[in-house]
Amino acid sequence: MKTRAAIAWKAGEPLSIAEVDLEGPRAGEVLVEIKATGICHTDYYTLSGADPEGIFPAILGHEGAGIVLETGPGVTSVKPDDHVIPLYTPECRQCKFCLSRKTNLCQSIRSTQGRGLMPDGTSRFSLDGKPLFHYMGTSTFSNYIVVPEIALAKIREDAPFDKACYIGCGVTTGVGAVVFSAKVEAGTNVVVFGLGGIGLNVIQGAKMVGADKIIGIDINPGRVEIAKKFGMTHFVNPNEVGNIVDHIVQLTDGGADFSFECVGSVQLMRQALECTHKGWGQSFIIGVAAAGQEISTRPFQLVTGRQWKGSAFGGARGRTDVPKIVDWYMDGKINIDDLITHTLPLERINEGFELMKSGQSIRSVVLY
Ligand code: DAO
Ligand code: ZN
Repeated sequence: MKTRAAIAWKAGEPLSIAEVDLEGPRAGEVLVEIKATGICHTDYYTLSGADPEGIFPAILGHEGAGIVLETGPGVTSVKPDDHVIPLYTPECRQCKFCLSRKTNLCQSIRSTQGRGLMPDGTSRFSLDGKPLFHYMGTSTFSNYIVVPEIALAKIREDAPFDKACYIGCGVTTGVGAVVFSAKVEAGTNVVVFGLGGIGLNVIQGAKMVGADKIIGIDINPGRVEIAKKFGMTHFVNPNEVGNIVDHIVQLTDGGADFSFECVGSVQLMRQALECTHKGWGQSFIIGVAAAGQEISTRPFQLVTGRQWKGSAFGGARGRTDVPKIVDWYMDGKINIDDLITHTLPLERINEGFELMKSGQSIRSVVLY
């Protein structure tokens, strides 16, 4: 079949829209009609050329929602007309990682996914007979995609696609980091570095679980109003205080119980660790730093009980946990509507990237 898609031909160039050939689902695979997709910094990171694992030409996009059209042989967990969110972190429930119960990082298709291919080592996308690579196992910048069954979360049918798509990455990354990775307890103090699309989701996750002080850190005062709406109790602009670590330690009577770095800056990662409480503070790295960057701190920070951790896709096991997050949205426990600041047709997807780069949008969503 044909599908309309935005193609990344080369690093550093805008996406171009074309009719692409899409082969149908093979064994264990599913054809999905994507109804909406968010545009995320990770797509830009790859498109910019900064991602050392970026492969071109490819169809980017990893934050989508849509409907199952057709299933390949052997597929049992979804059927045509089911509503689904594609998962860049799949959940096979059989690999060593899934069975460990210690991580959400299912590895069953990791190697082919990282090479832009389906698990059998081939691509379903082509143009003029030449293959185009998949991206993060999802490629939601295509109106139709083929994905492995284990990379689909089945969600309730009353959830609107234009909001549910954000659960495919940003919402789950932020809210999940609080709930699944850090398991933040009610009454604790939480510090969030960076009040962008991920940080605001960390804030609303912390509010949902009943955190006490929720301190937002950002150099952009323009984010204060929305962060307060999402549950931030205190705002600190690092440019307005002397030493940010000392300031937070003072504000939290000895340090934060939990901190989250949502920017991808190794300097902020250090501050995020060092502002946590001696003896038990935990700091989670969520932001993706540029390739080759390294973190540092004095080892005594860890000797004295602070813990440095990380979280990918919010620690969520996609097929199990994503439907729960959709419920939280539908039950009004989390707010997605106010984070989706722009909607665009596929033809204007490059404008969505510009809005993100200039900081004008929190999330832009492409509607097919
Ligand atoms: O190695 O098992 C693996 C896959 C790890 C996937 C990590 C994805 C991180 C994407 C971060 C996006 C944050 C906005
Ligand atoms: Zn697995």
